[in-house]
Amino acid sequence: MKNLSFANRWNADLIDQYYESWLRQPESLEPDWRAFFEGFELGQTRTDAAPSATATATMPSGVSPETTAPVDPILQARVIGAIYAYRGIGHTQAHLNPLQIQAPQNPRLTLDRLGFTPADLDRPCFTGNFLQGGVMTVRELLRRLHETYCGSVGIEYLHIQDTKRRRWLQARLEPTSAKPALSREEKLRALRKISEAETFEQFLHTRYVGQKRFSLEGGETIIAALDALTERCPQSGVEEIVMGMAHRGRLNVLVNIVGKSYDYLFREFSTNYIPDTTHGDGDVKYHLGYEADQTTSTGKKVHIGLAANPSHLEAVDPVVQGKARARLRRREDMVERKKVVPVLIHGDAAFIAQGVVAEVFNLSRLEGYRTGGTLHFVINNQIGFTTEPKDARSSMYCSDIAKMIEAPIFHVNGDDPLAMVMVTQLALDYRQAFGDDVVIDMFCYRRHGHNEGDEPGFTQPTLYRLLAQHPYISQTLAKRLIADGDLTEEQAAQLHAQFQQSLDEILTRVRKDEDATKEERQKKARSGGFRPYYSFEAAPTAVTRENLERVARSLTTIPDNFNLNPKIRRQLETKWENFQKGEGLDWGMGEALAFGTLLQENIPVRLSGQDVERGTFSHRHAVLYDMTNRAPYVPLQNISPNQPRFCVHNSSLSEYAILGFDYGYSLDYPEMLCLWEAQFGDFANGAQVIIDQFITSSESKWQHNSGIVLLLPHGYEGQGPEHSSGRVERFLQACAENNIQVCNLTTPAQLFHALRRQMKRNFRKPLIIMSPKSLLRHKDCVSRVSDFTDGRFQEILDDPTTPKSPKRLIFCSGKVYYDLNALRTESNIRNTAIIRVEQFYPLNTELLQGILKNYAGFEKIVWCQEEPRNMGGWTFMAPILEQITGIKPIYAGRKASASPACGSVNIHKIEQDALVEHSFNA
Ligand SMILES: Cc1ncc(C[n+]2csc(CCOP(=O)(O)OP(=O)(O)O)c2C)c(N)n1
Ligand SMILES: [Mg+2]
Repeated sequence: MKNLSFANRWNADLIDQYYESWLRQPESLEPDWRAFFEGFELGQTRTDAAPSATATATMPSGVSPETTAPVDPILQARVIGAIYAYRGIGHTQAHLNPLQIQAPQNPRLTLDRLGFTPADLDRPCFTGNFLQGGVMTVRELLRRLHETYCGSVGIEYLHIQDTKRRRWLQARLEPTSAKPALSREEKLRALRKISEAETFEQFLHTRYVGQKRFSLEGGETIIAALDALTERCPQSGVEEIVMGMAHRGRLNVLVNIVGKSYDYLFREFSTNYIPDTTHGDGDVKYHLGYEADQTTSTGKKVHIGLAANPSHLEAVDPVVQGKARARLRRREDMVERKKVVPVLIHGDAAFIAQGVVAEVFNLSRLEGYRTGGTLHFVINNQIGFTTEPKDARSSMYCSDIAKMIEAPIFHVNGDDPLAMVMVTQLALDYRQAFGDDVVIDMFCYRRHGHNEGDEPGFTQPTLYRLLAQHPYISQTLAKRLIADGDLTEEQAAQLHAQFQQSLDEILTRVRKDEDATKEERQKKARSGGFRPYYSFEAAPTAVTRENLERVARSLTTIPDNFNLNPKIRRQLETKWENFQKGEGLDWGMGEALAFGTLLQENIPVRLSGQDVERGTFSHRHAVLYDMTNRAPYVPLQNISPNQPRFCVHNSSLSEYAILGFDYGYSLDYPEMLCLWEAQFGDFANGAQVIIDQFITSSESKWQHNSGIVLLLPHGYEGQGPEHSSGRVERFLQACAENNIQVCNLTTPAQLFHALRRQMKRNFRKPLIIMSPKSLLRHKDCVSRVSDFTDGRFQEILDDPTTPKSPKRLIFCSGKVYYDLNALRTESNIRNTAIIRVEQFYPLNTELLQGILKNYAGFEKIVWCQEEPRNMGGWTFMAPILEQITGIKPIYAGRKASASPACGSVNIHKIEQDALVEHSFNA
């Protein structure tokens, strides 16, 4: 051991580093070091072996006097081991659970298991990189370690690989023993916030008996934490908080953090409450969002928004991320991402169990989706409805999912609000320093049932007996502050009474107002159905030939020294030639021209989804790569010098989180065309919650308008059950009250106008497009330049061949039109017109009726579709066609089927031919 190079000081950093290497790969170290650590491990699993004489080293010269004492390497190894052990597993014996009087004991942290004897306790030791390498007795060291890592806060951070981050956390926590060093004002403020939160809950409990509010009682400390967060924002450079949370404590957060007025909330609680019916169906009050500026104690403003939330737990998480990203863009903070902080508040049961949580964590460092770090709070009341943790998760903590992104995790005893305040401040500082997520897992309890109609004693009789005795958080905190001399008994007593009185006054006022306006409100309720605005009026989507040409040229021109793949080069050349010829513009060109012309008109575009840069079917090539060095070139970012951003992001392989994210983005950045593309349309059902709970219903529930575009590749081409259908029927079933637009388009120019129209009207509606696959390269699926310069979007496309007095009208939508037209031409059929429904919903019936006027005397109408009878547009269109024409439509399509499409290409072809033929002869 003589060769052990301790450098010229006790270099604990180095030892730590070597130790970690040894744990991972022992042979990577020199034999001396290996022997050292083997001895150390032996000591850890100790058998009272006396330290051997050979294992004693003397400190070299150059260290401070107290460190020149002989060092017993075995003792030192155990000391380093103890430091490592406390840092790693100290949290397992932290006092986290407020319902347990004593903290748990982890046998791995007993003196014996750490390798010490009682006699070692008074021996001096070097503390390595704990407390900057001091000297203290083993007893003192263990006391400090215990105090730091086993108090009201349990810290998990050794899963973080980056030394800088770990050192940062140690430097913040170890010198203070993780104790809050708060000013008297901060402590009193925390007490006031908790007292207000408690009083508010108790007030609702007694004034609105049995009304659902999802009481926060037991977890009121979260209010002090969120308040501390708001208070710290200005000094941290944070201007805005974008928050998402579920039901529990939501009302409390709304009034005590976000700034919704008590008046307003009490009005909503009234049994006479009638929402403004001109604004849709509304939602229950514990789902509603709100946003406002809050003024901190230093007079600075922080904007706080709480996103509206459906019942589906955790579904709001990606939406909040998208909103935060949009807000960052609004504040032009797209590099550092520090001005806006996303905050997500989770329930313990939902946090570990809902898969979208993992999907969202996975976005945290992705270029197109990162938001500079999210603060996650878990209101860990150790129960989910009636389910206890042992049935709710296979992991130790509900927060274990966060380890996947190496987020530091703080478990905090919720009955210690000062610890929560300290940890919250630290979490924000960490987030601002590193741009990473942080998790604060607040252990608390649920003083009542799951909701106000639930009797918890049915399933948790013992727990609820215990809880009945448990003091209120404000009482515990007040006692502590009184003991510390920060507060008097009288002041403490007044807090609750004063706030209670002000709530009483507000309630009296609200009730008075309510009586006075009752009649007026009832009249309003009777008067109105909900019909949000929609218009078929042509939007100015055509562009001049010059502008179009400029864009087309930029799209097909690449820099001189760029080595483009020859196939793509040829494609671009053909596109440009066709443009000059004025015809033959394909789907990819239609889409790129839509994006390019919008960018030219200063409208930014964001396209997100799996492999969207190239496009699943290689039709887009939004990013070109140099063949020699893979340098990217994005033609749409080179349309004009001052153009806005064209953002195209290959997403992670997620539908739920990504669509939620892009939906959130579209809400808060309506000036941007936001598109999400599914790899194949069927995969959209992985995001069904976002479609049902947000996209189709948010206008009615929350008056939130999104202009998001969904591109869902759809079409029956023999690729089997999973790659044929974007499930248009699902969207059609969800259509009502002008909530969404559902299209199945057949020409590039139609796509061009539909996309541009999204940004050229004075209202926003989600647009669902069944987008093509084989049509991307179909020789007939092309448009002329004049279709872009003169046309407009047509909800229904009349037959371009204008047959004279047809006896039969075939209605269809999407790709099957080309099959129908081909057969008609081949068979020289003259008595049949083919009419395309390009936009199913809102259906332009006036336009349809106008088209029908051209065809007086038709006798039969057919609805032709590729999809099975129980899918596609049939059930949606049949009654409408019958009502408009007075003729019962004939069905030509696949038979009703459990699966969207067959697996065999041959059967597919037989079916396809049959349904096309059937359309003409049924
Ligand atoms: C996706 C989803 N599944 C089921 C429910 C029904 N549900 C509402 S609250 C709840 C328990 C939630 O427990 P936890 O996440 O711990 O939050 P807590 O109510 O304890 O605050 C359940 C199962 C739901 N709202 N969302
Ligand atoms: Mg819970």
